[in-house]
Amino acid sequence: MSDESWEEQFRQFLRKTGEDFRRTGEDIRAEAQKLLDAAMDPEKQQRVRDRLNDLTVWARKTAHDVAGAVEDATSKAQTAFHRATDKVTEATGASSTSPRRPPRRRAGRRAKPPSQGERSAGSASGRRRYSPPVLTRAILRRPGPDFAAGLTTAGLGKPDPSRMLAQHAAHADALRALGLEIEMLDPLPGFPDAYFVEDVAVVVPEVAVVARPGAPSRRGEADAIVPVLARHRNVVRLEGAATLDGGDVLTAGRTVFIGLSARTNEAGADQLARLLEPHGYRSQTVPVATGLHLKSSVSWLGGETLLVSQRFADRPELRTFRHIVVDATEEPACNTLLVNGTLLTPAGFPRTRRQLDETGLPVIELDLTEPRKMDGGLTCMSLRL
Ligand code: CIR
Repeated sequence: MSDESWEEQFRQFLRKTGEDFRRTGEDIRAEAQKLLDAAMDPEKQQRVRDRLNDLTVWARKTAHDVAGAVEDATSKAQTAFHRATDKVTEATGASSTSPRRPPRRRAGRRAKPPSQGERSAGSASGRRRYSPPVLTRAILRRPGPDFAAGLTTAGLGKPDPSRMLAQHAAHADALRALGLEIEMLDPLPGFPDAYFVEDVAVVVPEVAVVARPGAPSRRGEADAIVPVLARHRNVVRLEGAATLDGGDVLTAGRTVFIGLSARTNEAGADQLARLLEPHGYRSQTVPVATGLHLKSSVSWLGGETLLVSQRFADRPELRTFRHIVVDATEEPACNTLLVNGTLLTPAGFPRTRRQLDETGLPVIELDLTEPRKMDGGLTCMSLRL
């Protein structure tokens, strides 16, 4: 790579990115003007409301796509730059005088590279890689006075009420600090597990799919989340004999892994896949023989990297991603959450902490001893939008 071609590549990248942003800005201005005109006409006001909703969805998707394109282009320009400077260094035999390379922030840089025959989900396979959507809101539900009556198989004893509330609040504070607006719902009488809100829906930027929880005692929680989600997304629901818990659904860019577990059946996975497919998501089922949910054992760290328990490390369904394998003594740490470029992870798992630090992403540890006593993890206490 000569200096000249690297410069040309970088110039093209800047030009293209600038054009994308300009076009987006112009589209929004034109649309806003049309809406302002129509808003004055009482007969057109309902149409304006609908169009504003569409516009919100469109804006989210555009921001998401442009961010992905910029990330890809930056990464290519960086590679070209490094090749060019390495050539100069080799040719002169001198140590590089270029500024130090910034540490690459991509998750999984030090993760196990795909083994022979494996292709990563990103550029290596020629498929477009998507960066995680920017999250702006989290829906949480405060644990009610009856939370200790929820379902559990953990055998870790009764949770302490004041510690549970403190850990729930600290988890909300951490999300707030990462830029998310917190929508805190009141406890749902008669549903002691209702603060595990993740299980009742699968939310992507384009749509919210309300689930049909596998545990009959939790089904009513799904009805209660519908009006909440309807304020932010177009809502669709699973029907009939389908069962699915949100804890079994791991969205990794445009790939959606769906765990088939004691809570999620084939019909649930099938319906979800069909509802997400028109929005550009490709689903893949994964049998879950151990642990409550898929996300008890597998998390997405961004890019092409999954954090997995040893039992999931060799699963063929997950092979298109790189793996960071969690030590067998630290399994609860498998449930780690990527929020706007920061990893939230349960406290008390030092080996996993070191592995997460190696990704280059900032890491925040949260005390989650009490939800764990109710089979709950970090992801299950919020719905992120
Ligand atoms: C249940 O058994 O349904 C609750 N006690 C725990 C749910 C945890 N949810 C999750 O990990 N997504």
